[in-house]
Amino acid sequence: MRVLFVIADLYFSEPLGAMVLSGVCRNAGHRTKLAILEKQDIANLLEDFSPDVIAYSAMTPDEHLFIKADAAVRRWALHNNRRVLRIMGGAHPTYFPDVLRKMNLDAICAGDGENAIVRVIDAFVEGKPLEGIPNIITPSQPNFIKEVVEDMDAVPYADRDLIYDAAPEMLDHGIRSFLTQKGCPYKCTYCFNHAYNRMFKGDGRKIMRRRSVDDLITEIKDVAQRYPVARFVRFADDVFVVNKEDEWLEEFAERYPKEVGLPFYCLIRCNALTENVARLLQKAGCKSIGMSIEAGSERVRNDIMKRNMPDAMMKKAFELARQYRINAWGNSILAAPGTTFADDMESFYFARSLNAACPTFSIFAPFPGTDLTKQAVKLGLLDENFDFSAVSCWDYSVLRGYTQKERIMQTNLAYLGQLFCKLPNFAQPLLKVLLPLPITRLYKVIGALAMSYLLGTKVFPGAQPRGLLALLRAIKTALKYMTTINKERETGTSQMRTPAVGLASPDY
Ligand code: B12
Ligand code: SF4
Repeated sequence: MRVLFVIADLYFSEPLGAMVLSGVCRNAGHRTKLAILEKQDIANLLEDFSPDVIAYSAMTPDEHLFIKADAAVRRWALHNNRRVLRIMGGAHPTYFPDVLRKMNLDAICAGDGENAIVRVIDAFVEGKPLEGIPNIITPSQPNFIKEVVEDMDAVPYADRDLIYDAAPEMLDHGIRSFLTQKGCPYKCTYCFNHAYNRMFKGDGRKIMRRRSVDDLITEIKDVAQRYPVARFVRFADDVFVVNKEDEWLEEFAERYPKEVGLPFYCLIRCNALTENVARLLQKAGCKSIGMSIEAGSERVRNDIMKRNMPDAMMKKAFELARQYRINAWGNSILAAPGTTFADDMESFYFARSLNAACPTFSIFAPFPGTDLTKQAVKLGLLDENFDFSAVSCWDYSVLRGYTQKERIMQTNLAYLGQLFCKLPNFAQPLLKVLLPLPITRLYKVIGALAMSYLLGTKVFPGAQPRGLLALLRAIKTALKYMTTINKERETGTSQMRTPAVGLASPDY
């Protein structure tokens, strides 16, 4: 079978979901190809590749792109009298199963797709029903059998040719992404993990799953050998270290520098960054960590976002990172439900006081199924049937309750914050002068440049594309992502998006 994976965009990053599934499909003897909607015309790919299966891998903000692409797929299938199986997986259908009905798809996959995709293709080939395949939801079977893929070592390696064939310029970027573990036990209200855990926990299913160090290192060595521009490793796990006493980390810190030796980035929570963990990370060659701040006030951070991190713990963790020469990227979420602009300013001051190597700020974007989205609906800040598509962390807040001036100041702070965190005390009064000015577009350019600089020099040092042309192309892409603005929200003519279909609960 010919399977066409479809993703919205690359966002400078390797799409591990599609790549892992492509590896699984190729292992089972199928041919695969990738369509990148923001980059390619899917109509041409359909003609050239003539797929039997369309495998959409979707995040919620990109839903509109998939709807448009699906119209082209259906037109092509009709015109060529072809029976094509259209299935969607990824975070979007997992937390927003209504997309099955909305796009009239054959099926969606909730959660892990490694086993599901091959079973679906087999059933399609044999003309058998898809109902009863674990994690697969069809129009006639909304209640699915739940499965988590526990043995990560048994999963074939991510198929990188899939992406480099479709986007050869990705080879210029020195960053290669890998997954070491799946799952996160925490309950941060804005994140999908509590929803995933509620959906899949029980009946002996294991939520936290980790690869062996051996399997991981073998894959990284293989990738570094086959694609020699590998200069930096980015671990895409939600949390790289969960337990303070971690035998896996000890083995990794012993073997990785000797057998791989590439600098790496990973995500970690402040509570997990003990002195011992910082020492092991440094020993392993960790150059940077993503260690979210999220909010300056303990009320917002711990009561609203359920981070469970006192100020003192955070200060200690950022201090430890500095001590062990690990650059910390600390993001804060502005404009969260139940907060005011004064809270946002407190987040700015707190982030500045932590002196993170790369302090960034984003605007709260509601995603389906999370507790904080539900809370926003409960507080009357969002419609119950809010349309999540095209929501962005880089745009004006979609919540009700803020004045247009506050909305502008929040977004301006998101873009000026990173720069002002780095400026000396005497420059700080200027921030208050600049924040109310309705010139967000200009600030977005400043913010995008500041962020590109910090990411390039502190978070992924040495990984940026080599060669002037490649570098300019990367800067242009960064500017495109971060400078897109919703015109209606900018002018205040439409702060709330129009309703589409019902707010889906993950607890179906
Ligand atoms: C790495 C990452 C990124 C990377 C790379 C994304 C990518 N292309 O893969 C970057 C940094 C670019 C990124 C960007 C964003 N991200 Co992100 N990201 C992640 C993260 C941490 C890991 C993704 C990953 O690689 N997982 C490993 C792979 C193997 O798993 P997977 O992709 O889920 O795929 C599995 C299944 O979903 C399924 N599957 C996937 N596709 C398909 C297709 C078919 C046909 C089938 C059958 C199955 C299937 O099978 C796969 C194997 O089990 C996740 C959190 C998470 N743990 O999932 C958030 C996550 C996916 N991101 C999220 C968001 C919101 C974003 C942003 C939109 C944030 C923003 N700035 O506004 C942006 C996107 C840019 C935009 N549109 O504006 C949300 C999505 C929520 C939602 N409802 O869609 C998540 C879940 C985190 C969260 N906050 O809750 N992200
Ligand atoms: S620690 Fe990170 S990944 Fe885990 S629930 Fe919180 S935000 Fe999500």
